[in-house]
Order: sequence, then C-alpha cells, then structure tokens
Amino acid sequence: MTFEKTPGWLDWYAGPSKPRFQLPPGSVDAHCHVFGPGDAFPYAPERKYTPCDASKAQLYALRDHLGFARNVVVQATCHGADNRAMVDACVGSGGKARGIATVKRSISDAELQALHAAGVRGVRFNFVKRLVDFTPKDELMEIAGRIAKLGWHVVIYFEAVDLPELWDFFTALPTTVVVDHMGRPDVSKPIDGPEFQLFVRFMREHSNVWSKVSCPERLSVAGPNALNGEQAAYRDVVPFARHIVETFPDRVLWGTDWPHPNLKNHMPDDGLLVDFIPHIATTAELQQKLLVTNPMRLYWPEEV
Ligand code: 0GY
Repeated sequence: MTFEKTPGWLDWYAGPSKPRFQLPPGSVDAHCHVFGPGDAFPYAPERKYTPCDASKAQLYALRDHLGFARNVVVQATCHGADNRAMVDACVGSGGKARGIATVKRSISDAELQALHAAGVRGVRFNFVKRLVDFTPKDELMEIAGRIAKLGWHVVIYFEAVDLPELWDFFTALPTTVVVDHMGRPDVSKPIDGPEFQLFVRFMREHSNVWSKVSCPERLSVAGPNALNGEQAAYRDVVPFARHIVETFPDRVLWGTDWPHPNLKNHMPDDGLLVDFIPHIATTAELQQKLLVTNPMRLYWPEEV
C-alpha cells in the first residue's frame, strides 16, 4: 500500500554529521522509532499523521554512524496498536534492540509473551491529545497490572500542563514509569516556576519515575544555532535537562527520537543532537550513567 505523508511534514535528515562528542562504548539510543515501510507494515487507520518511511536498516545505519551500540524502539502512534514494524526491528537487530509496545485491553497473555520473546520490555501510554484519542484510565491501569507481571515498565508521554490532572493516575502505576522528553516543559517559563517544579517533585517523591532528557529540538525556542563554541544548540533546554540529570542521575535516559515525527519547521541533524549530550551530562560519570548504566539496567538487566 502506498501512503502520502502528511503535508508540511519534514523528511528526516539525510547525511547527519559525525558527532564531535564520542559516546561511551555500549551507549544506548533509548528513544527512537521505525515507520513502516508502509508497503510492508501499513500505517494505522486511526493515525493522526502519516510519516515518511523510516526502516530498521536506516535506523541501524544511523546507530552505527553516531556510535551507539543499541536502540530502544518505541511504538509510534502512526502504527496504533499494530506493533509489527517495531517487533520486526527488534527481531532484526540481533539482540541489539528492545521495544516499547502499544497494546489494547483485548491483547491475550500469549500475545504478550510473544512480544516479550521479541524483545519488548514496556508499554507506552500516550496522553498528547494531538497524537491519540482518549483511552479510559481503567483500561490503562488493567494493562499496567498485566505487564507488571512480565517485569515490564510503562512509558508515559504528556504535556507539562496536563501533569496535575494526570498525577493521581501516574502515581498509582505499579511499575517503573519512564517519562518521555521530561514531560515536555515549556522552556520559556522559569526553571524554578511551578510547572517544572511539579515535574521535579513528581520524580523526587516517586523513586519509580525515570525521565528521558531527550528532544531538545521539540522543546527549544532558541533553536539549533549555537551562539559560539561554548554554548550548545538548543541552549534554552540545557538548564532543564541538566537539572534532571544532576538531580536524578540514576533515573535518566537519552534518545535521538529519530526519525523525529511531526516536525514541520526544523529537522535536527542527529550528529548535532549527540553533541548536545555533554552540555546536559557534564562529567564522564554522568554520561556513563545516562547512556550506558541506566538503559542497560532497564532494558538488558540480564547482561548487567
Ligand atoms: C516522539 C514524539 C512525538 C510523536 C510520537 O508516537 C508518536 O507519534 O511519539 C511527537 O509528535 O511529539 O516521542 O516521537
């Protein structure tokens, strides 16, 4: 089947630069996606956007180019609860990728077991209204209870303004909870203002909550242009991400978010994104935790 991508959608960056920052050996890109290809893995009828294809071979070529050793492939909303493209990427990785699935209440125990065998280690609950229709919280809690028994965790994606309303549900989840992109802070607001401080409190008071300090390109108002050699691209995101890394060094993850769904104004150079890392994890010890120790503990505990 041929799919027309959503008008205005930018293609992912072909020919990314080689990062200047050398990733520690064994680094994990803990948030990335595959899209289709649509003729092999059709996009979901209920999707809110149609992406350009981004195959597992292209993802693994990027992994090697940037210097990562492993990936965590997160189910994107354009595939709904049809996990075949993500599973195919995990299975085709030779053990170098784990997956995060989207499942419905109707999934059987045998299907969950098959996902586990393929490398899936968590489910994603998405609360970003432009991306998904509402799923009742009792359905999500039932799924969380079932996947907890497999030792999986829950990945949550939401906007900062929605955290107060979602707080009770999130804090009742029975598993490790991983937040995508720091809960999408508004970086034009002060770091010590009530909105970001609520997120910090969420992590401080709940030791099962982790955060991906990813996606500066989505959060930044300043954009990719570094001011000089000293200041990072996406510099307005640095204080937020750095604060989370330094306050919770054992509960942070990092990912490229390749192939960067839904970007219409600016498509990041993935090499530049890697060069953002030493601005938010400023010591070799913090970098090791962010890129190797933490994701290995969560996704490959049998190898730790
Ligand atoms: C991300 C961010 C986005 C999209 C999705 O599953 C998705 O469609 O996650 C977004 O549009 O903010 O993490 O990839």
